[in-house]
Amino acid sequence: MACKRGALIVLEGVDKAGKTTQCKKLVQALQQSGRPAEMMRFPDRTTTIGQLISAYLEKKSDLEDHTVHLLFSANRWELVPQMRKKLEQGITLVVDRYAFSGVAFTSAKQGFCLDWCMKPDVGLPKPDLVIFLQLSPAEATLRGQFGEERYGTSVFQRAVQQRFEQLMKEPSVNWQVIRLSEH
Ligand code: 2DT
Repeated sequence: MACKRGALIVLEGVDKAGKTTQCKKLVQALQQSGRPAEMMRFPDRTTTIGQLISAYLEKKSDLEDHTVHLLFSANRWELVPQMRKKLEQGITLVVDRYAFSGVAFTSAKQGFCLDWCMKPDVGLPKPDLVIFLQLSPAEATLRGQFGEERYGTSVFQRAVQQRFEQLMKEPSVNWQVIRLSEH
C-alpha cells in the first residue's frame, strides 16, 4: 500500500521569534499524534557548502553578497533529494527557515531586488504551509541582544521584516501568520 506523502511545513520569522523552539515542539506534537515527523534547518551548516556559510555568518570569512546568496540556495538544493525521499516515505518535514529567509535577508541588502533573489530557488519543493512568527521590533528588543553573528542588528532585522511582509503578499504560498504577544 502506498503511504501518504509527508507534509512540508516551514517556519519563518525574524531572529528571536522562537522558530527553533516552535519547530521542535511541532515535531514532538506530530510524533505524539502518530505522524512520522523530522526537523530540518537552513542553513544546514554540516555540509561543505554549509560550512562556508557558517564561517561567513560567524564573520570568520567574507563573501561577496551575490556569492553567499547563491551558496544559501545551493545548500537547499543539495538537500532536495533527501527531502523528496523523506516526504515520499510519508515523513512530515518541519523546516526552520527556507527560501523565504534567503530572499528576505539578501534583498534587505543594498542593490538587491526580490526578483533576482527569488530566481535561484525556483523549483524547490513547495511548502504545504509556511508559518510566519510575527514579532514586533519592540518585543524583539525586550528579548535581549541579537546574536553576535552577521545580520544581528535591529536596523537590518527591521529591513528583513519589511521584505517578509512583501513576500507574504504572494497568494500562491500558504502563509499563516502567528502574532506573538507583547510580553
Ligand atoms: P540561524 O542559523 O540562527 O537560523 O541563522 N539566512 C538564512 C540567509 O541570509 N539566507 C538564507 O537562505 C537562510 C536560510 C538568516 C542563519 C542566518 O542566515 C540568514 C540568519
